[in-house]
Amino acid sequence: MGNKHENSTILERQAQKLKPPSMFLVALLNDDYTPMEFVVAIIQEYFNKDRETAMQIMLKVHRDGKGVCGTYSKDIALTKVELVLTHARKAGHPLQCVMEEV
Ligand code: TYC
Repeated sequence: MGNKHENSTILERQAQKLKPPSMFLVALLNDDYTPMEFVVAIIQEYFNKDRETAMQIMLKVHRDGKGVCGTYSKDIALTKVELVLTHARKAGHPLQCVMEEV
């Protein structure tokens, strides 16, 4: 192996290449059919929000068409989208859940 100077130069070069992982927001979209209470329960269950916060997010989606439920690493965001969509379809609701890089 090289001397200390060469070693630290390699480590410094590696550190310069490291980037923080990209993050993804997960949002719900409005529709005319999914019950408000179902959306509140989804936000509480999958995004770890208390009932008041979940209600505020649901009302924002209802009013504005879209609302952010959380921001996560790519794999966690993907899993949340899949779990929410599976739960909604099993319950017969058209709720849409999307992720976007931030
Ligand atoms: N707009 C729906 C209703 O009036 C409620 C709703 C809120 C649906 C948020 C989806 O992501 C949503 N029943």
